[in-house]
Amino acid sequence: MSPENTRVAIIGAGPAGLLLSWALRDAGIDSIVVENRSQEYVLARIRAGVLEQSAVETLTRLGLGDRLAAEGLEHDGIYLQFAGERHNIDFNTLIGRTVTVYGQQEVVKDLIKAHTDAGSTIYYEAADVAVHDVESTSPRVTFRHDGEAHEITADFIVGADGFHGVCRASIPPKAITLYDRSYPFAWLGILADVPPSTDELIYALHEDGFAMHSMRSPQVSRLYLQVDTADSIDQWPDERIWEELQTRLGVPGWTLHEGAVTDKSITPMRSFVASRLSYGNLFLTGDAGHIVPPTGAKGLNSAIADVVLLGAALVGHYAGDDAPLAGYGEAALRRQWKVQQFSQSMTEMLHRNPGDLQSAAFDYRSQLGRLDYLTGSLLAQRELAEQYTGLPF
Ligand code: RFL
Ligand code: PHB
Repeated sequence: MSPENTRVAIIGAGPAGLLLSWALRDAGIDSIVVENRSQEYVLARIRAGVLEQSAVETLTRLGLGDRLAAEGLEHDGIYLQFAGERHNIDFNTLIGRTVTVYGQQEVVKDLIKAHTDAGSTIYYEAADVAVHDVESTSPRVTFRHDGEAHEITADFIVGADGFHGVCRASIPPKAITLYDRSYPFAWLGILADVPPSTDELIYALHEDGFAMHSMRSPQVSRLYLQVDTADSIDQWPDERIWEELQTRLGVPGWTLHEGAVTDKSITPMRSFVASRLSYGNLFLTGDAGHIVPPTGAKGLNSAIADVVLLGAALVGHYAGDDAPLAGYGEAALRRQWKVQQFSQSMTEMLHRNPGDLQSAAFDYRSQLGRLDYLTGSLLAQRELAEQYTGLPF
């Protein structure tokens, strides 16, 4: 058994855990990160792609902005496409704010490099990770690493271990309520070796379902299709995916360029919020506390927003002010419910409802009405711009 001590024990080396550990180090507060997967696995996970302006500012302030500034693609807006027409929503003109396309994978790569250079303690491939005594002032984390039993005693434990982690599950069921809703469709996402066919992201509602054109770099495109929740990836050979993307994204006079598909997967869509993000000396951040359907591009950004709040609260605690830490859960959830509402409404506006034929036909026309209103109203566009580019942290 190797006993260790630290101020903050962080479970999970996703963007939330790695960023919190980095922000604490910046403030002179030591932490240890415990991750159950390998570093290679964490680095290979392809997920989010869009950073809100405040997320970019946060990463830059913490010294993580060099490659982001050089390789991130700043976008002034997005395209909304419906009824065969494409409309540009220019956030920069509307409200003077932008977003940046920079893969979550790249954010994680930058964080891991910074931690490695700084000599941070991160245990990868930790097995049987468990948290104990979270109601006490010396909570513990136990796990096995390289065949050896480990125990870390800390002032605080932070659950940054995603939706399926162990931290939220360690809160007694009677002390927490889980609010949750699923959607009757899923996203099939591909990564393709082909320059993007668009300068900004295209979100399209088509009679056959939602489609989106995003990107990762000037050479790599990321595209998504609404598919059935029961679909499996082998029902979607590359030719079928491209054919469907051509149909749903096509507009006259525009060409969608195809390329080699290097990754493809199907993701279910879910909205989920835990009623509390703290319990004793355990705090939850990111996907451990809440999940959004990806249509609003808010998952990674919400994780970063939590970390900014919790990092500042922990710094406050060690400077003698406990009020921000006591208020962390409530403040983070207040912001999160606004983000939930936005993500749900973007999702419902842009996906075909596969329900009974009569309501599906009604819903589709009602969605077209909403999109027609939105693209014709500067007020509605400003509201979208404010939420898409991100609420204040
Ligand atoms: P993560 O990234 O899931 O990291 C959690 C980490 O905890 C580890 N872990 C454990 N470690 C130790 N012990 C245990 N028992 C553990 N259990 C789990 C895991 O291995 C992992 O390393 O959560 P975090 O850090 O909160 O970050 C959240 C984001 O990853 C997530 O919200 C986004 O990826 C969501 N998302 C998007 N967010 C955006 O902001 N913009 C987007 O454009 C966007 N697009 C997306 C997305 C998510 C997608 N998928 C696949 C879910 C597109 C997709 C397709
Ligand atoms: C992505 O590039 O992966 C992406 C972009 C915008 C979204 C979701 C995912 O809303």
